[in-house]
Amino acid sequence: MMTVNSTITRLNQRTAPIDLGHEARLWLIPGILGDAATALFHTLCNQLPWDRPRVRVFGREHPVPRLTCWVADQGISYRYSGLTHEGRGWPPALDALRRRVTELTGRTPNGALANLYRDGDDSMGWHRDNEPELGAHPWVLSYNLGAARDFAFRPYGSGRQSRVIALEHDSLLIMSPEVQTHFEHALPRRRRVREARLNLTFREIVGAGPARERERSFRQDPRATS
Ligand SMILES: O=C(O)CCC(=O)C(=O)O
Repeated sequence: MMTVNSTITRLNQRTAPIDLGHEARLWLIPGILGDAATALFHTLCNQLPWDRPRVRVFGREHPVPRLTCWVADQGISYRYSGLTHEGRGWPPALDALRRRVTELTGRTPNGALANLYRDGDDSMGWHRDNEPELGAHPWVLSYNLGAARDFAFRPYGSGRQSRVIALEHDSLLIMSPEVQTHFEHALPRRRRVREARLNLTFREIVGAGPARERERSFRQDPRATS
């Protein structure tokens, strides 16, 4: 099993990290699949069983501003938008990408949350990926296809955006565990963007249970707003 330090060493050998402060680091690796990326984009857009969950925000229910799909090992579940989503295995179309992500990072994620932003009107609100089932050291490996979009960070609790990174087609953004402790991230609306973008955040689910269910049932899903 890769430790936090061995993952950092491996990534530093490939590319210099972007330091957000508080030991929160990002690594951005462009062009990880090459020519195969465009075909993968179209296959996933057409073949993943996309859903558009409805969430309750300030007492009113509305659909999230994007399409979503949970892909994971059989039985690996993840709770978002008020529902538990069960893993049913991986589509063969993702085999090469999963191998490549593991080759680059040494990590072996067992699930991925896919989000499809149909154009620049679709977005994701400020949040952290720090759910209990991601464990104490959540690595998030975020792969991007389609239109380039800005990805924003701000210190947790500050309310002021501190960094924006453009995420381009076929790039992999790796967030160290401290990113989820000290920073929130968001995909802001960008009206000028007319093309679709697909993102897969690979995650390692290490456990779920009553504590997580309790926490989520009292919390509004922050991803719901844009
Ligand atoms: O689409 C993105 O790049 C953001 C995805 C994200 O923040 C998430 O899945 O938690």
